[in-house]
Amino acid sequence: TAAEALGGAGFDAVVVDLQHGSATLDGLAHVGRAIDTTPAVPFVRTAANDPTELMRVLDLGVRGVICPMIGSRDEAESFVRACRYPPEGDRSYRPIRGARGSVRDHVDRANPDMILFAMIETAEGLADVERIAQTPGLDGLFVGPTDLGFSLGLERPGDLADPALSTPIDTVLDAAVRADLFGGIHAPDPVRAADMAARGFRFISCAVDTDLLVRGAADALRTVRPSG
Ligand code: 3PY
Ligand code: MG
Repeated sequence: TAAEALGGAGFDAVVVDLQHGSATLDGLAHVGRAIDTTPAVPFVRTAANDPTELMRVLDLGVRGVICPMIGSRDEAESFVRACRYPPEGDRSYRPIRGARGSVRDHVDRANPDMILFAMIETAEGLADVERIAQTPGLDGLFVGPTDLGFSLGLERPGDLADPALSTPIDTVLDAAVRADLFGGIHAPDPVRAADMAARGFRFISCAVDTDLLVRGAADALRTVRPSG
């Protein structure tokens, strides 16, 4: 229900998060159907860079994947291979949702239609980001500012206003731009999201369903009972 509501709110994509939260692979077919009633593109963030999980997620008709914790060019190549049918990759064939026509029809559409983001959120990924960005078949880099902040030992992980996070963020964005990829990032609130858009990011997650609920509920409570 939340996915359908958010898809109808005008976002370009709705991401089902299988790394954190309560969404499950079992439920993904239903959530995907809900998103498909809206103009939004169905994305998943997988729990890991695991070819078995990626294969099953793709079979359920998602059109974009955000893969967490990509730490090297080898890991990026493995991610892309798992998501593209031969000859670009080694995805196995058995789509369950969204497949129309012959095997060839599906494959010819699925490879170019699938949008793949590698998350850069570790010191290792940051160190190899130029080579990761050049991975054939990759469409974007996506900064996870909190895990990146932890990995770099910062005092304020995830704080996009922290000058210490500025250089790493620019490093990832520059690598994406140089490789003609989408630069993506998670922003904890809409104000920071607008900052990131102004900086040049083109794919920004800016509204998490549970955060929106908590913020809206707290606002309502403050209005009705200002003293707390
Ligand atoms: C992070 O900030 O580490 C993320 O994964 C954002 O979703
Ligand atoms: Mg993360």
